[in-house]
Amino acid sequence: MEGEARQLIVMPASLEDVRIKRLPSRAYYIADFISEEEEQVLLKKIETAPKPRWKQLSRRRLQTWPSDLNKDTLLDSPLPTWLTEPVISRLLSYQMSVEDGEKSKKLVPNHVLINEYLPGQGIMPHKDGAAYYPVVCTVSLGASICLDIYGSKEDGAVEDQPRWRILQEPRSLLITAGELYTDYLHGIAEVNEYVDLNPTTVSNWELLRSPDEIVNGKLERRTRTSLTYRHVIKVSKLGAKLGIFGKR
Ligand SMILES: O=C(O)CCC(=O)C(=O)O
Repeated sequence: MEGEARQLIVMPASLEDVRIKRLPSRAYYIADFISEEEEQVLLKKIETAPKPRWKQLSRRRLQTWPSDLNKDTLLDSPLPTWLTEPVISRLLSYQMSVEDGEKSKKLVPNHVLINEYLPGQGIMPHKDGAAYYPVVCTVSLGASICLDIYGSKEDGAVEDQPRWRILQEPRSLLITAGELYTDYLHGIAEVNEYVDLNPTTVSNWELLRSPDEIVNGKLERRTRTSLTYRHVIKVSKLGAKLGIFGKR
């Protein structure tokens, strides 16, 4: 664009450079995954999506693309271009490092959940389950938020306190995979402000873009939107055959 300086996105050469080493295997954090301009385009697309796309839940609202799963199965249908470019192309440049050693086929994300959290809203600790290949790629928009990671007690109940906290800044990418995906739970606390954020309590502190946004360990919550990219394992070709789900 003439007269406007475009932000240059410099990606780390290897995911290993951005691995969150304090966490169980595996999590990666890239602070500047998309530019401010790309962030604004995505926010606008999300905001102007047809109203019925939004599902209002008690503590957040949600869009599901291309569609909800039925019995853990996705009806084959393309994601709209605004969800694939630039995010999926950039993700694919790291694909080989993300997938498990014995699998060699490229896993292209085929499902995106968009969650919007107002200050004070969140999501209970949970696992994402077996419908997905165990990798989640989360792009954060609008504001920072903390993802808390919980272990399970011997009886299977969720531990009372999170073991780790990951701070996700706007325009960042967080990849969680492997044991961290399968053996631990994640959640977002329903708070208006975070306290006690520091290099000891924030697992990805060294990888943050702007730790100076945190003053005296405090960070006020603002509206944060996430795009979580996943690969649904079971895909039904019915949708593609009928040709009715491919509209963008
Ligand atoms: O918004 C996030 O970062 C987390 C979303 C999440 O846990 C989920 O959709 O299962």
